Amino acid sequence: MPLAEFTAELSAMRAAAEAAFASAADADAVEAARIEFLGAKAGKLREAQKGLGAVAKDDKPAAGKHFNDAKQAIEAALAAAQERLNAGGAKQRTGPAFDATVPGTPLVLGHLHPITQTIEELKDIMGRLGFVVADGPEIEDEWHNFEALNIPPSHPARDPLENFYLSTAKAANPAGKTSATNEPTLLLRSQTSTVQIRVMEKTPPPVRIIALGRVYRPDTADATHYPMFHQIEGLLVDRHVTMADLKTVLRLFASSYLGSDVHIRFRPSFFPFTEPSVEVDMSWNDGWLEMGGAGMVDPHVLQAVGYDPDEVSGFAFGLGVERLCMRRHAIDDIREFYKNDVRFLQQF
Ligand code: FA5
Repeated sequence: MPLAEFTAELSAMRAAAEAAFASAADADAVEAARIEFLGAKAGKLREAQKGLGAVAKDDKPAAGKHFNDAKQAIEAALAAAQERLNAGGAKQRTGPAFDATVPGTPLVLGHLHPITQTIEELKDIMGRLGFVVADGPEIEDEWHNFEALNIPPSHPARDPLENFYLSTAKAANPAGKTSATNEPTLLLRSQTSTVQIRVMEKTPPPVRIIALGRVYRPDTADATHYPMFHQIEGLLVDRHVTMADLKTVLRLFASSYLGSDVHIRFRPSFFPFTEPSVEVDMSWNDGWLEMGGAGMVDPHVLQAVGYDPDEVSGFAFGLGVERLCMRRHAIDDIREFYKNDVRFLQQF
């Protein structure tokens, strides 16, 4: 076969194939064109390949090149047709029907525990009053939990029945400070007042900090007590700090978190590390619930951390975070926080 005839027939077939793929309106038409032109047994390209054998020997290289060009062009036309139909959207799909209007399966997102949310909000409120966050360990030594807070070894607050002592752990007392009991025992801290000491030991006055975290006491769980709970501790030491400052800060704090309709009252009380001391109650249903303890930092405590009580004075307070959260959300039992009942937790 002359080369010119071979290439003319090949070009005509290539043009026909390209037109067929370009005009194919659906997957069936593409498949029909594929079989017609690229079919392995009787496709037109296969037939043209047979004609290659009839071309004169000298013309074979040129004829082979034409053939390969045509083959590649037809395959490209097939690929383009398939792509065009795939991009054409749902109406061209041949798979199972897809109903975009069927509601999906909702994704249930987790969120922070209500007590964690409360802690973040309390930090925010106190931050606006100029208090910065300080931290301390939950496993404490007796110096920070008791002695530096003016709680001597004979004090009933140190009774093993009132605390979670860690019997096997031994702690070195801070340099130069020996425990009067000579038993450098560790315990789970029973109050965040420990952080007051840790901060004052390291920082010269003035200080204005809050500390929030877990504390542990072997209390029997009831509606307002739990063996593990959270406290927010506040400490402000500066020149000329008075009880009036303490009351102002606590009133501002309470109304910011609990709303302006909350009433708080101060009752005279006793803490070994504050003098005078008060207990702070918040209005609760028709009565009152204790929110925390507070007072003016005892001069002995200021001395124990190297401050001069003639130069500076300070106030401190420690409030129950769970009880604040309970009052805010009208939760009448502290145990709800720790049952891990998702129906309860999801409400916050
Ligand atoms: C103290 O812990 C003192 N450290 C507070 C303090 C700090 C006084 C600074 C003076 C200066 P108290 O033991 O009263 O005080 O506890 C404070 C608050 O923690 C209580 O008013 C209550 O709101 C909360 N609380 C105490 N025990 C529990 C408990 N078992 N479960 C839940 N909340 C509790």
